[in-house]
Amino acid sequence: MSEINLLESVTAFLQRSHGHYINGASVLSQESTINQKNTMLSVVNPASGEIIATVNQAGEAEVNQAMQAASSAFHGVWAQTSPIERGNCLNRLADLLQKNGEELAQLESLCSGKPIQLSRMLEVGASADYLRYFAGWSSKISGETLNVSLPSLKGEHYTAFTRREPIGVVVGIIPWNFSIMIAIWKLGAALASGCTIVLKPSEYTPLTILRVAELAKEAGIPDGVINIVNGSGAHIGSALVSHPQCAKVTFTGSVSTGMNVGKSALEQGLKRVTLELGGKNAAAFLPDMTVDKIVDGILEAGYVYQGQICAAAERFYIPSIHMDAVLKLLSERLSAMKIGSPLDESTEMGPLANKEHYEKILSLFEKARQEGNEIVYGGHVLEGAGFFVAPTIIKANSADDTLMKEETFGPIGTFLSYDDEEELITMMNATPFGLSASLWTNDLSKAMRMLPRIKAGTLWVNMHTFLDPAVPFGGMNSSGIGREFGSAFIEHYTELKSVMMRY
Ligand code: TXE
Repeated sequence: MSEINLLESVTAFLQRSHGHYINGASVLSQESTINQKNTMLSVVNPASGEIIATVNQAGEAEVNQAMQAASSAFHGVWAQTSPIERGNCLNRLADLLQKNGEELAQLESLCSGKPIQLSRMLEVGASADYLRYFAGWSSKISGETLNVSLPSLKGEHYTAFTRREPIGVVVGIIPWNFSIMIAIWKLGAALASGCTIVLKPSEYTPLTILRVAELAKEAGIPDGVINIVNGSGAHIGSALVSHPQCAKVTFTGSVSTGMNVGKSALEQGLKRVTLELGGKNAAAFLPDMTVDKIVDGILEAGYVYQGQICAAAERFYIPSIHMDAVLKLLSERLSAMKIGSPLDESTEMGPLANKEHYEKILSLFEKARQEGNEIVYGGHVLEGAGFFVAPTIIKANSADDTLMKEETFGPIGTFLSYDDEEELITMMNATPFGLSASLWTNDLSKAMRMLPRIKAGTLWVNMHTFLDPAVPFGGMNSSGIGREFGSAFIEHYTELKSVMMRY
């Protein structure tokens, strides 16, 4: 094992006192908040189980300060910033993400267990790309001119047009799996639309976005436009959602929390909501695929970043003629996978991101055993410190097994064979969720006929888990409300105002 050397800036950043980022400055919680709640968030390196930094939890004072700062900036400096300059701000932040990319990638790998190559590629590289995409939109958001059909009784004329107006202060609630990239998705969409934002990172990964906020200041993004408040979901997350100055909530996380957040936002003033929740995504391989290609596809769809990607596949449908050969080859490929330190550039799989998640995965292994599923490969912890488990293959007995229905969010593929393509579509759709799915076949004509029948917000053919800033992303059914990216985001971050005139 050979780990990369940590940059001095990374070690120095971990040792600092951390709290929040409000109105252009790093702030710690007020004394009273800390004493009252006596809580600090511990940032644990999941590869070692050790605490590597601590972060203050916010109290009411910090929530109010952040919301006030975002509101003042929304009505003041950001409203006076031209659309082109808003885009320039996002582009300069993208430049700084890339310039400081290695520092951010190392911090992210230390805090989340993401293999360093993945942190560099997604948390830094893709985040910069998303910012540049949103930067382009900032000067292209517009309404339309409409024909009016009112009768002209006394020779008067009418005209009408629509305006897209920024919605206000956005509260962004962020999960632990991509603590920079998902925050950038929310931040980029909000700022391009003319909104300001208060972000609440996950309790497990509160650190990296604080560094991004400092870079945002260096990029010339005015104070108050981006604010970060750290704390628990139950206290601080819900206080932000119910705050009177919050106009919209954008949330990525679990289905149950997302439903509560959505309900609370609607109950407290019909606040606008975008929810990107998880699911139980299916990948279906048609009989024309070779065993090699099927296994390549499964690895891409289900095992990247320990399966901790909301769009990753967890249910795999394999033609019964190929099932045994696929599971055999997949077992061989998983056993050759390099599992280890996220700071080793050759690592393909790191630890699970936190202890609670690790325990959840262990309980799901147990559940599979209790229900009589065959654990074809893995299904156990790996020796040593940290939250490592073996990548796992489970052969289900039926579509009703827990592992075919419940999101694991881990490196677990659950497999079911099929013979009939009608039955396949029924099984793929037999879920309350609908975030993503993939079909794998060389028969594109057949794929085109099947696509409209599969219930998922994003469908891939011969690929899985790839997101792109130009392509709308979001869930059907219990997997969410609204779409991120493409031009679809505009609808969710602006209000549509109609103006009619008589002349
Ligand atoms: O998620 P939560 P957790 C899934 C995955 C994982 C499970 C639990 O299966 O095992 O969710 O993870 C904030 N008001 N996903 O507990 O609870 C919370 O502080 C406002 C899928 O981390 O959904 C955090 O910032 N906010 C997912 C964020 O919500 C609240 C990615 C997500 O936390 C809140 C991560 C409240 N009442 C986990 N309660 C995906 N779709 O990508 C919590 N939060």
